[in-house]
Amino acid sequence: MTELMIAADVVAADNDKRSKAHTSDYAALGEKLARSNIDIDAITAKVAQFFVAIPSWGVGTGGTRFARFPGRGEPRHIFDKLDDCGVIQQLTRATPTVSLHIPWDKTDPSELKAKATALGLGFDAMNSNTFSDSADQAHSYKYGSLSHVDAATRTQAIEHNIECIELGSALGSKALTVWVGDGSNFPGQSNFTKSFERYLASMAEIYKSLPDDWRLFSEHKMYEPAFYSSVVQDWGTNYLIAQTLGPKAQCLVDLGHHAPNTNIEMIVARLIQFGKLGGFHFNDSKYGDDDLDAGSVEPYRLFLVFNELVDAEYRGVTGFHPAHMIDQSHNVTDPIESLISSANEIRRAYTQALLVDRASLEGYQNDNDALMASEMLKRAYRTDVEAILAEARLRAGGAIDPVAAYRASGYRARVASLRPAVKGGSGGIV
Ligand code: LRH
Ligand code: MN
Ligand code: MN
Repeated sequence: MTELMIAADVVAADNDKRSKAHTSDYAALGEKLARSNIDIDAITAKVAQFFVAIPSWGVGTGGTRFARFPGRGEPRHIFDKLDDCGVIQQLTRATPTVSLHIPWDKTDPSELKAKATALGLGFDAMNSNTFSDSADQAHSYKYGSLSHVDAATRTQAIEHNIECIELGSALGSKALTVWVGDGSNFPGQSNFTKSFERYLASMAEIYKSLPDDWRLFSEHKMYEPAFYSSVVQDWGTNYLIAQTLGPKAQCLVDLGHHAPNTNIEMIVARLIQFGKLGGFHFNDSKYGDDDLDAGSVEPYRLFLVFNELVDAEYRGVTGFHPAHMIDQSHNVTDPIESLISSANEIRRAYTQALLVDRASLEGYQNDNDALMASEMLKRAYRTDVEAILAEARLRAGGAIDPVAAYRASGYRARVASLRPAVKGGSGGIV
């Protein structure tokens, strides 16, 4: 029996209040879609099978490099974080896995596994951290990690990644995501070629320790913390890494890690075409790596990314199973509410992409009818699919309106009485 973080009758009472309106909305949308020969139940069934992992670090209040303003009932440790992830999954039924960050979440794997299993949760990709120093480490990452000029520092970073694989294996995870902050702040500070050679050699060592059924995701990021050059700065470099390492290596696309206005959906298409799309860190941004809630600024772009994913599904691309993870930092909202809302926005983009009339789209493309081709995407995007999202949640035992049910539950006040208040302070994401 799965341990429920929110009493079942609280969710049921909130659902009861909304059930009549929801049933009628779902029927109306079903009729509308039927006119386009779309079976709403088939779409709902697909949506119910779409999942996205919660980042353990996302359930705590983030911060900027200027300050952190903690909220009430901040999780004290990974077990509290798992409880919060349990709430999100209970209400959305879209987030059955958690993506851990090591060493932030490091603890006895059997205890971790037992806790997660009790909550009905599993583990998605493991994330290593060689972008900050932990108290007990011998060599600092101030000047880099996997690409560091010093061999002992590189070895320490490699061993940390191997430790993440071992921990993840004990937890049932099947992938390791590696993001490094390595780079330089001054022209001339580092040799572009030599640092990339050292990075590749370090990654090859990590790759050797990868179990057969694991994947290794490298995550590119244009800048920050290095502001002049980053070793893994864009998808081109990322593709070279995955190509050099071998078939188990793929690229991870964090939506916030590109220059403004970059055509991310096209990057996604390219990586799919060459079998190198490993997965995503979903979030939204206006200027850079803002880590805003998915779909909060540019929902159409999120839809266009999903349009590429559904197109790949439609074309029957073999071995196509990108990992879906959220990577956000919450500064002004209750993190649980933001993550609930983001999981829904991600599913919304998927649902809308499923509604694209792909045969007509292809026809318009072949006729060079740009206006109607674009209209095919817009028509799907304009469809209000909330009733499908709610129905998928409801059928899986979740909430029609998960944020409302969460607020009605009083969960935050309850944990605030158990978890001591945390003082604010300087920036950080832990
Ligand atoms: C880097 C990043 C990466 C880290 C996470 C905390 O900006 O996106 O994925 O692991 O943030
Ligand atoms: Mn990321
Ligand atoms: Mn980031």
